[in-house]
Amino acid sequence: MSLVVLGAGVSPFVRKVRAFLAEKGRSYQLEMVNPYAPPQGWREISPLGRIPALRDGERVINDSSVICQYLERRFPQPPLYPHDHGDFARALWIEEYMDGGFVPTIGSRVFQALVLQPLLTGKPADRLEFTEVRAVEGLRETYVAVGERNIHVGVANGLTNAKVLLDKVLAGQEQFHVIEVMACPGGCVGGGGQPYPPEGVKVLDPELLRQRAGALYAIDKSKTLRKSYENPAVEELYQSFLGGPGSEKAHKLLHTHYHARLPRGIR
Ligand SMILES: N[C@@H](CCC(=O)N[C@@H](CS)C(=O)NCC(=O)O)C(=O)O
Repeated sequence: MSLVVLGAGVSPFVRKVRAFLAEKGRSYQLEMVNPYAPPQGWREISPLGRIPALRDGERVINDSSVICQYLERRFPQPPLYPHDHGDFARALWIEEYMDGGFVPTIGSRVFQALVLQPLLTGKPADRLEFTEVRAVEGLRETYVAVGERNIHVGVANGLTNAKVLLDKVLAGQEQFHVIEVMACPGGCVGGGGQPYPPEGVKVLDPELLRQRAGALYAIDKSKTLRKSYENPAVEELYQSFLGGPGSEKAHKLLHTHYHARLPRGIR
């Protein structure tokens, strides 16, 4: 029995299947398929041209949700879908929500357009600068054009504003595709690690934050390399050490988990 996952490690759907197989304790091979430059005959394996596909001996299964359901029946232990009927239906709904609701809205227009496509095709993303969302204080509600779609974005500077924004959403007064919360006003430029401002200037003076942000944008603009996936040093690191984007080692070393740090507060 040999299991082969066909796809690229960067795809969240491929990762879902790989995580599922890992939880099932099943070994498999990963065969790299770039859906934007597919191998010949790919449509015969994947009629919609998408990744992932799973090869189990002679059999080929498509679509991450179908693959996971297949694996659940094929290898019942340990069970990964809930036993309770209602919880099972809810798990399927969450998968459908991501597949049919969230990803088609955000995934194709934001993740695929700005991250996946440039990474897989080597063609630059449409835009690098999203000046509409830039702010160092208060709330900002704006539309960002990505491809043919207008993405409604809400930005909250500081947690008090995050509450105001989320209360509006909960009350049904606003709907956003993306909400960005800057825990510090303006982001790190308004954070606790910044140097004290000159005498007479307030620590969170919006003008000071704008100047700091402006300096960072100017530095970024002056760089020849502005995208990490085009940086030869990053590419080399992936090739010679991490073993490719989305590899197990990259995941272990480059991802973090959030949990309460105890005791709380400054000691
Ligand atoms: N519903 C599918 C979605 C798979 C999907 O959209 N995969 C993307 C990569 S993350 C893809 O292959 N895109 C290429 C295309 O749509 O042509 C699943 O769960 O497997």
